[in-house]
Amino acid sequence: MTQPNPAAGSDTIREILSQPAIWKRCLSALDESLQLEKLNQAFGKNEELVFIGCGSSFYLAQIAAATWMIITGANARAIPASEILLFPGTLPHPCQPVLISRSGYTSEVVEAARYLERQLAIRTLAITCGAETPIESVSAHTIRLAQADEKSTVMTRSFTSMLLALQALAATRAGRRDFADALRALPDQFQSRMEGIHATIRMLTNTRGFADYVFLGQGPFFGVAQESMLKVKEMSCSYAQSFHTLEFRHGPKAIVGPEALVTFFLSGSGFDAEVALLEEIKELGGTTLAIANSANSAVRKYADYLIELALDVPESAQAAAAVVPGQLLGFHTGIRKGYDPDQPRHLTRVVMLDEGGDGGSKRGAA
Ligand code: F1P
Repeated sequence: MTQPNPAAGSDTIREILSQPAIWKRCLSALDESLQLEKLNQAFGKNEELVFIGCGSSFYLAQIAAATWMIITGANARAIPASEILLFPGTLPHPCQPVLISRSGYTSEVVEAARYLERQLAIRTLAITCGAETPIESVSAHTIRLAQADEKSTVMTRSFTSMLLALQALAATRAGRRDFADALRALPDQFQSRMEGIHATIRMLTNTRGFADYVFLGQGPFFGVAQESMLKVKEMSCSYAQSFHTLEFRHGPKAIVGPEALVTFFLSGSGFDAEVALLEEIKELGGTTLAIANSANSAVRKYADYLIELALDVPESAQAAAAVVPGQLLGFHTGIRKGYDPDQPRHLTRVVMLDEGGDGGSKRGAA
């Protein structure tokens, strides 16, 4: 283990640990503005929700789409902004696009907004943490969470705060007061868990490094697995992959060995089936980390490392909290390997391409 530089990652870790307080401020600002109710009125009745983003914001879109369908019962999907530009035929009609961008400047997302608003005359909703951004000037509606903006290059509190805002919009849409109340109870509940979770991740990364990091999740937790994979890649330049949990059996499990840390985001809905795979991977010699809302004796037996979120909120509302251990794993693995998570290799805070936003390809080619 290389001698860590004490100042490395100081912005990123401060912002990761600030999340419960920032979630509270974002949700109360949304309540005061009554913006969710106004947006709910503005949305049509039969449009499919299409959540659109790039990088972390695309993985956020995946969690938002799964939550939207579970909470409202209405159709929703997630699409990378580049797909809208390069294969516009993949856009469902009629649709209500929701463009997700922390910065509000990412070229592919801004170009997708221009295409939807100006060529297809579709009124879009943007959600961002930036102020007076290009995405806001193009989109008909904008949710701006300035409190959640961050200095770090990688997305942490912006990711979870924008996710909670979209889940709160889903609860408003569905008239689910119980889910809305649960989202507002989450920050205090999770604040009391943060220290314990941080200690477990620090203990794990102080004792072991791995050649391969695998993240497994189903339903809303698939996007959580995707984002955790990206956090480990971005902050520690490690090899990391993510799959739907039960898909791991269909081939990828060939990579299992003591040098592979296999992280399971155990859901309530798929608990028994997911724990059966946890047992199988442990018996194949894999190193296992289980992240669950509550564990049973089988999980305690087959998990080398265990994080229990112990939250009293519905399953989908646990997604924002479930992302945090992945952020901390990426951070401390990066520190362990001598990287500075505030300066991730090869990355910029915003990806801006030359005019046209799609790297010069010809849009609409059938
Ligand atoms: C999205 C994004 C981040 C990634 C990197 C570059 O930005 O791809 O997910 O970590 O920082 O930008 P945004 O459109 O959400 O600002």
